[in-house]
Amino acid sequence: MPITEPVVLIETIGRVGVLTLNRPRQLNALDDALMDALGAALLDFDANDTIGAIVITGGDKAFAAGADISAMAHWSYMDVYRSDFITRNWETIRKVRKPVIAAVAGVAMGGGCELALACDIVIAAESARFGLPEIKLALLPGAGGTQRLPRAIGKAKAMDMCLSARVIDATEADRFGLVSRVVPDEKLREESHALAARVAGFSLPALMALKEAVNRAWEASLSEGIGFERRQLHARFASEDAHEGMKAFLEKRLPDFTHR
Ligand code: CO8
Repeated sequence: MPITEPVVLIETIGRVGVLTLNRPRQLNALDDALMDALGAALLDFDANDTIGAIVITGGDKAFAAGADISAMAHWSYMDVYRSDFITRNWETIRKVRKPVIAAVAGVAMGGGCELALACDIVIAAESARFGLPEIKLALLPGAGGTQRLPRAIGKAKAMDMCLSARVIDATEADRFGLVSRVVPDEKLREESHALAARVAGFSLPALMALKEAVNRAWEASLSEGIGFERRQLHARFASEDAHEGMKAFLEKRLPDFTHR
């Protein structure tokens, strides 16, 4: 009996959870099995007290080449409506309260680009290519792309990419603000893990509050967002870690966070 490879590889390195998309023959095309497995693994890491940050990565050739076209090709409107396509399992990532870093090498197209956009930080290898080519299939970037891309890089560049299916390289993605940094391919694993480990070393409840506050900037007016941020800051004074962090600074030593 052939042994089936898991579609998502799960690894724990210290306080970092690493999820590797693993359908290399299909360039990590995102089918239901993969999105179910990814969602379940994300929720497991989110619930695991020993994990402080999560990395999602793919292979050398592809982060992910988008939603699985061979699966979608036969679906009717009623199929996708009744099954709540995308909302059902792609949006699990929105429930994750810990920081999530996308480490992208090779193609991040369509849903692959949208998955990266749903992460909190995107690190690109020099080989990374980003595009939302759904229009070529007479579809549209329906996994958050039409909303997150303009928020990330502005309407002009988002319209250009979505309407023309233009693919951009890592340098352009960096310039647009779609990614936070570009590293040589051979350094992607090391750099993304080091970044995740650094983040995971901070106080977890502070990270969660911070992530929630930054995400609020996408959804709220400035005054609502500032009000939310201020309440989050005030709430930090109820945490053991904030007192430990400030005390450690004054005592010129490293803080010993208990994540409380
Ligand atoms: N789905 C299924 N299979 C795929 C996909 C995909 N998205 N991408 C690649 N594959 C498969 C190919 O069919 C091929 O399989 P096989 O070897 O059996 O023929 C294998 O992966 C390798 O692909 P290529 O031979 O094409 O590799 P290349 O290096 O020549 O090209 C590309 C790489 C440019 C990435 C090319 O594969 C490509 O254009 N892929 C499709 C990209 C795309 O259009 N993505 C968007 C898909 S739609 C989407 O993501 C929508 C998300 C939002 C959902 C809401 C919609 C309703």
